[in-house]
Amino acid sequence: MKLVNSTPSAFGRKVAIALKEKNIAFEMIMDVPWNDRTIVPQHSPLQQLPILVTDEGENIYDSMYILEWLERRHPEPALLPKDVDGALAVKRLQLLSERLMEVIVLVVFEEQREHPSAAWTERQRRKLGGGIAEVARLVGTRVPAAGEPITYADIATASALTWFDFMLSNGLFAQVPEARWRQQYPNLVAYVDALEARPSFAGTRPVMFQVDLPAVVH
Ligand SMILES: N[C@@H](CCC(=O)N[C@@H](CS)C(=O)NCC(=O)O)C(=O)O
Repeated sequence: MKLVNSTPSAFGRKVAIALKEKNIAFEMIMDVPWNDRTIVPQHSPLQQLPILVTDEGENIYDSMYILEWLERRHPEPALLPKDVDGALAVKRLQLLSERLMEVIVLVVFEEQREHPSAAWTERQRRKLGGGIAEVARLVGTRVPAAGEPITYADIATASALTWFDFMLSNGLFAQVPEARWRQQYPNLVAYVDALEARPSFAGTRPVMFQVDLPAVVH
């Protein structure tokens, strides 16, 4: 299989981690969806990555659907509990973390506009603050030990929070103190650091690329 991804993408990183946790061999194709020579439109009508291209040439797109597809096509080792309550709890935290990633994208692009809307950014900041507080509540005292089975909620949550760190360290959304979760939630620090020590996470950390974001927005 091939994974069309980009080096900083947390959406793509979720898929790469899941593939590694499931011991599925894949080739990574790095792309920049805003560049003229992007291959993304050839594989997805949504023109977004990540895209998983199967050996049969089928295009599987949108990270959430790719994870669903992986779990059904490659059920072992499971990344979703088999019991209904466990599966719903995982889905809830997974969804929350994935939505917070989308909120951050809205903030980043708004900041690139010539006249950013303070009201719009303020609204996204409220979602982020409340959302991360809820993530911290749902995670509680969970700290997965090395080699312990993990879930899509763990993958999405650590990918999202590590992405916020990564963007802050690259100077993006400096005006969003809500994104500084490490200073507010020691339980999340213990949880994320334990996950980031796993080989599947350590080998897929986000890396910055050169892209002219203001040009993308205008
Ligand atoms: N809902 C999508 C979001 C993916 C996404 O935002 N991908 C970005 C790169 S990280 C992209 O391809 N952006 C190009 C665009 O939106 O036109 C998913 O989960 O796969």
